[in-house]
Amino acid sequence: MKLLGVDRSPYVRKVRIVLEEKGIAYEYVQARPSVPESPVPQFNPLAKIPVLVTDSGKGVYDSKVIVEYLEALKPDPGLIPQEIEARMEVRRWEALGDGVADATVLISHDYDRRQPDDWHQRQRLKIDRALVAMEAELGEREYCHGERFSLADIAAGYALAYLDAALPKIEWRNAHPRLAKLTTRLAQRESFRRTVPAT
Ligand SMILES: N[C@@H](CCC(=O)N[C@@H](CS)C(=O)NCC(=O)O)C(=O)O
Repeated sequence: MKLLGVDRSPYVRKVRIVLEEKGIAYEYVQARPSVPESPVPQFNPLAKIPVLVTDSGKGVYDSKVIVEYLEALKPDPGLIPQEIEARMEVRRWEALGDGVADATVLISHDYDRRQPDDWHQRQRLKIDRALVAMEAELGEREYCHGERFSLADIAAGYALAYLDAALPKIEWRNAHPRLAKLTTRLAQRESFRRTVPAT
């Protein structure tokens, strides 16, 4: 299978971390979504990355669907619990991580300057509130959910690393010391180290 994307996309990194954790072999095809010759729209009509292209040539998107697909394809090691409440909580961490990444993309790309003045502030508040929720949810545990590594940790780790890279002026570590320790631990994992953006 192939993964279309670029290193600096946070959602691409999220999927690459999952592929690394599961030990799934894939061809990583550097592909920007919006250049004229891009292969991305051929596999994803929304022209967004990441796109996973299966061996039968099917395009799988977006990152949530890809992660679920990979979990079903290679259940071991499991990243999403089966039990309904645990599953919801881990997927909720994923939603929080993705939400932080979404707001960070919107602020850092300075999308749509016609938005009202408080628009940036609203994105910033999403990040701030998500960090408060993550810090509380993490508590004193080593992992974001339960007693083992899961998609919840991937979600927190990829999103906070992207926040640091894209908006370095946002200093969040002092107010969120448990998240700060978590991100330091996660950055040392092989799957995170192998997917650090080159640029
Ligand atoms: N919710 C999507 C977000 C994907 C996304 O927005 N990717 C960006 C790159 S970081 C993209 O392809 N942007 C190009 C565009 O929107 O035209 C996911 O989780 O995969």
